[in-house]
Amino acid sequence: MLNIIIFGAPGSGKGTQSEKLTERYNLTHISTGEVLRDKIERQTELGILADTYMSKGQLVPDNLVIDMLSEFIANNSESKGYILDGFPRTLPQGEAMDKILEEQNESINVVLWLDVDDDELIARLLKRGKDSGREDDTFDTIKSRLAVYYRKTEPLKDFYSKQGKLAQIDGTGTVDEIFSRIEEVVDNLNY
Ligand code: B4P
Repeated sequence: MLNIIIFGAPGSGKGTQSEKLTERYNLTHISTGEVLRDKIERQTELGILADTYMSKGQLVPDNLVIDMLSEFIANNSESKGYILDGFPRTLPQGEAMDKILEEQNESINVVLWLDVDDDELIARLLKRGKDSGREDDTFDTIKSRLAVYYRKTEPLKDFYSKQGKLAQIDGTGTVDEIFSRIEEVVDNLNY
């Protein structure tokens, strides 16, 4: 199996590059953000709860997303590998992910960190907010999402770097340029 985490700040291109990765390597994509937005739209119990966090730019509590992810993995055990997009976002989520995969004698092969500076991130998200009307793409919410990223998510870089799995990718340029950098890393993995 080829298991990839796509990692980066909000707006770094995780969703965009995940689509290309899924197609190129025939993997199963899970975006926790997308799953949560779908639950909000359908007004499920979890969706209603998640909305109270997401609309403020905060993270949904770990236990809820970890359960959601375990369920997804259990339902997709025939997969050739996973692209985890937007998960893990905290250290407890990272530790839980390792355990979930260990139970299947699997592990993460690589963590692709899309490195983009804050000015570019803010500009991309404001544009998406204008184009798509996504509720959490307003200036104040973007600011709090970035602050949460630096406080809670960035420590995962150290966690994966110690495991020798972190690959820093320049996340600026065209979508195709960035994808070529990703391909170079993934094609050189032994899996
Ligand atoms: P996500 O849906 O993961 O939101 P995101 O980080 O903003 O998305 P992403 O980074 O994929 O956006 P992309 O770059 O593709 O999460 C939303 C919320 O859900 C979180 O704030 C949190 O509340 C909750 N949540 C999700 N997972 C969670 C978890 N594990 N634990 C707790 N809470 C969780 O796209 C950004 C824009 O940039 C797009 O418009 C795109 O077109 C554009 N773009 C992409 N590449 C570009 C390029 N090269 N040049 C120019 N523009 C580009």
